[in-house]
Amino acid sequence: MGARVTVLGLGAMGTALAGTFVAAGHRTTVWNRTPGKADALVARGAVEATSAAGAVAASPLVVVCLTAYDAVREVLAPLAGALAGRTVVNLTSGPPKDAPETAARVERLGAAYLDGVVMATPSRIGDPASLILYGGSRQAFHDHRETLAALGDPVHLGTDPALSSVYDTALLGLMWATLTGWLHGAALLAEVTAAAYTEVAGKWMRTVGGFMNAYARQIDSGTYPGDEFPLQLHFMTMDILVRTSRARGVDSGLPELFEELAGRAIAAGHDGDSYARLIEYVRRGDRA
Ligand code: FVH
Repeated sequence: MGARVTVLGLGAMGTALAGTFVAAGHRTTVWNRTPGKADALVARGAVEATSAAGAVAASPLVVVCLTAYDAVREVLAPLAGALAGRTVVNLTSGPPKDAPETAARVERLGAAYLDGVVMATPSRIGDPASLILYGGSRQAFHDHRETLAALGDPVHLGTDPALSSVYDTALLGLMWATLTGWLHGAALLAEVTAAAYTEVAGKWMRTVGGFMNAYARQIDSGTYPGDEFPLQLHFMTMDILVRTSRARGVDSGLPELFEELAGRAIAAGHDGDSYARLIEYVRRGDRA
């Protein structure tokens, strides 16, 4: 038999979350501030509550997905009695500083709290490859992991509720950096289609993933042996990329940024170290 789960907020994401719980066979209760958004879900088997308090009372697991954290606090604050003994999973996006404050408020109301981020668009909810990250109560995650797994791949990051938001911003930064590098390559390779370039780029990403694993160990140990691929070699190749970009009329801002960062490390005598040495320059955040 399915679990009982409540979804507060039926925007694009809340509707996808609720629909996925229904499809997975969970008894799903929904509520939205503005009425009229639950009809399609009700037709599929969800139960619509007429108040947030009624919706919360229906399930031990309450998933909240609203525009912003202040809306979450506004909706949950009057529900002290109804929330006691339940678990609130907040999948609303917001800055990391909002998560611990919301966790403290919810816990004061007697509920366990998990702060989550959905690393997917609504149409990808329910795909086991869609990453959904959680920070907060380990026990609550353990208790509801199976139900939450209907939405995507659930990953518990640690007990600090702010962790999910920090990961969210870090991973989006990784995505933009990667996509911008990929776009730069597509612009540079004007003589082939983007699809042809991407087929080769996809294979190269496996090598890049290998570098990340090796460099992660170096960063964690604070030692950066350059071995056969020292910074000096990276720097020389970056310069070729800058010059080739200019020669081909392609924006050279991105490779110039690489070159500037590596140049500072080399000027400080780290030319024989690995690329991972640059973490010290990225960490400092004191670029002139
Ligand atoms: N949609 C996406 O692709 C992204 C994927 C990554 C994570 N985000 C975050 O998810 C949160 C909700 O996003 P959404 O796309 O569902 O947003 P909307 O369609 O705009 O729906 C917003 C819902 O919030 C309700 N709401 C807003 N303020 C209040 C309030 N003060 N009290 C009660 N409910 C409130 C709103 O209700 P209504 O306007 O229909 O009455 C909607 O149900 C968001 O943090 C994304 O960053 C989604």
